[in-house]
Amino acid sequence: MNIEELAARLDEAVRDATAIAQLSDERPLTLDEAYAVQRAGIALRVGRGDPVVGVKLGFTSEAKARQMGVSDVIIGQLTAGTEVTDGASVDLATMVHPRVEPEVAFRLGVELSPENDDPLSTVAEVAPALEIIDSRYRDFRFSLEDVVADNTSAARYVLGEWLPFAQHRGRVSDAEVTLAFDGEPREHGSTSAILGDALLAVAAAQRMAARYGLPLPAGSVILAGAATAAVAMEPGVLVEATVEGLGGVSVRSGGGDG
Ligand code: OOG
Ligand code: MG
Repeated sequence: MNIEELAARLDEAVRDATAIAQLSDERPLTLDEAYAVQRAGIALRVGRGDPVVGVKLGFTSEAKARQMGVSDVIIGQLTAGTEVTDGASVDLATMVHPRVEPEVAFRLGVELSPENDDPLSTVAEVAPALEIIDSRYRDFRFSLEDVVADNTSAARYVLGEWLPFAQHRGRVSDAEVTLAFDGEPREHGSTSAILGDALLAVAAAQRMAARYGLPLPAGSVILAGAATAAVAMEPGVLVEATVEGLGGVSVRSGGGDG
């Protein structure tokens, strides 16, 4: 199977919400090939009119790396069609085995080029965020290359209210994070779990995007990576993340008609 065929197989798994075997079971992939599969899969979506609006980092926290047994930081891409409005409902039947995790999002005011030696100067806004991840692989198990090819399990994301970065920057590095289901806390953490300081996610995104040929134009969203382990979604629940000093963001899980 070539890169395009592997990308098409994953793309079909997303659209059918059906798990598949890990690609590496059949054909070992290098990390560069895995990113090529990711890019080919995103090209299919762009071709269907779903543009790229940003990037997401994965495994930036110890909690996530430990949960998945994979430790290198990875980058995936966000498309417009995968955004869910804050407070809206998401249909679990459109995914394989979705999990949710609390994050922080940045929005660029100007392009972040690979040469910029002050990446934080390009950030205009910051917001609390939720990411719904959904591995297209059976049992939510994968190698580093498999998860990169699968666009780092990206499925949906929800952004809270954007706040001016200049005024809120001091709150981002080490803020308490809570993930709750119907008001019951499920995970607790701190944004300091993200690379030791969540602000470092911007430079990490710049480095990874440059390495794998992803542009970061003005307006791009950067998801910093989860501050805690991910929790399996359950039907009929109000999922809420709160980030101290930045506020909250929520999504409702619908069981089939949501
Ligand atoms: C890969 C995605 C990891 C994060 O925030 O660390 C990620 C996965 O765990 O399936 O999005
Ligand atoms: Mg994530």
